Amino acid sequence: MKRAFITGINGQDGSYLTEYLLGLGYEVHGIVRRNSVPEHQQSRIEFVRENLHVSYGDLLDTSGLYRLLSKIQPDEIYNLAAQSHVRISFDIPEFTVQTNALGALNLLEAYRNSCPHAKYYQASSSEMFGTSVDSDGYQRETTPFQPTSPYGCAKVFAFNITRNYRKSYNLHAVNGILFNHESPRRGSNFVTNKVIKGAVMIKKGMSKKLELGNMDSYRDWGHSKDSVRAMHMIINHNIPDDFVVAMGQTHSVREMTDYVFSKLGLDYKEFVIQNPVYLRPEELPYLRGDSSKLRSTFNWEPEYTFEMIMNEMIEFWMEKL
Ligand code: NAP
Ligand code: G4F
Repeated sequence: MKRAFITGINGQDGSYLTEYLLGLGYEVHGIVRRNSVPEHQQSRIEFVRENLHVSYGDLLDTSGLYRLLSKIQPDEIYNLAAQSHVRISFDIPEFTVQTNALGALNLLEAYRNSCPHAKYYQASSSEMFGTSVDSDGYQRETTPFQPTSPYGCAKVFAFNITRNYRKSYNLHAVNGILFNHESPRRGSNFVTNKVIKGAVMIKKGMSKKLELGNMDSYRDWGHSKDSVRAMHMIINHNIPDDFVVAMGQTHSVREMTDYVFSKLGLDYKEFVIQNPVYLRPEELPYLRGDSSKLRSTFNWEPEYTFEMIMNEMIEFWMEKL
């Protein structure tokens, strides 16, 4: 039985990856942080218990990471933990950098010193590209990084230190550069889930308005389930390498909002207002990923379309509310 260790196990991706790996017969270990409301701690993973082992841990607690990895001796380590909200990274830049940059280094050090034969996956992000776009309108593995947020800057460090450890210490350490991916488990302060939850509340007469920030940025939205399948392929490639994971299609926040409201028989222009609170000091205006390297190496194809993702999330909120 293969053993995996996941940081951020109770996050959107961590919970889907847990289910995916358990389905493949893995024993899965993960860390959760102490939370004053314990019900929040395992809300996304409480239904998968067999062969699942959850411990308290934090990327900022290096000795704890070392102790756990020494004991568990995993075959695969997935570093999914992060302060993952880009706008909030402007409010708490130090914590974001400590967790997303130094936290990754802490885990790499614990890995190198306790179980160097394991494989290591770093959750890198399209936010690293920032304003950088190739002349054909795509971002890919060779596109230079020009990050536009403390979150993006921290993720660039984590990406580079993962490559550096791979080369310096001959470790099987890899990066997946993932574009935005969503699901009903997405935090409800990310734009897709915020728009969908808000539109459903309006539809059900529970709310009258929805406040958003910039509606003219473009994102390449995929599904978290397609993303975690890709993570498993990337970490298990015979050569440690870095791969972009993306749909290759882009939609503006306005188009996405229009799709969601129209699906519910509503006109978004009657309900959506802009609140500057949700604008970012620097915006990332456009993302569209070229994942041909991933597709040609592993035959990876997304199972979800943009419309399927939105529809699944609409159904989720229609039932939940
Ligand atoms: P998420 O739902 O926000 O989950 C983040 C996880 O990290 C949570 O379990 C959180 O625990 C944990 N965490 C935060 N700070 C920590 C710390 N100091 N020590 C240990 N755990 C900590 O994010 P996601 O959408 O699943 O994303 C997973 C990873 O992929 C993240 O690294 C994210 O930056 C990256 N990524 C995401 C996307 C995307 O579109 N979703 C795209 C590219 C890259 P709490 O519940 O206690 O806060
Ligand atoms: O949903 P978002 O907050 O996602 P963002 O900033 O693209 O970051 C996500 O994707 C990254 C990969 O590219 C991940 F690395 C990161 O962890 C995270 O998962 O915002 C998407 C767009 C932005 O342009 C934002 O300005 O939506 C715009 N937006 C407009 N109104 C809003 C809002 N975003 C949020 N969160 N809330 C709004 O009210």
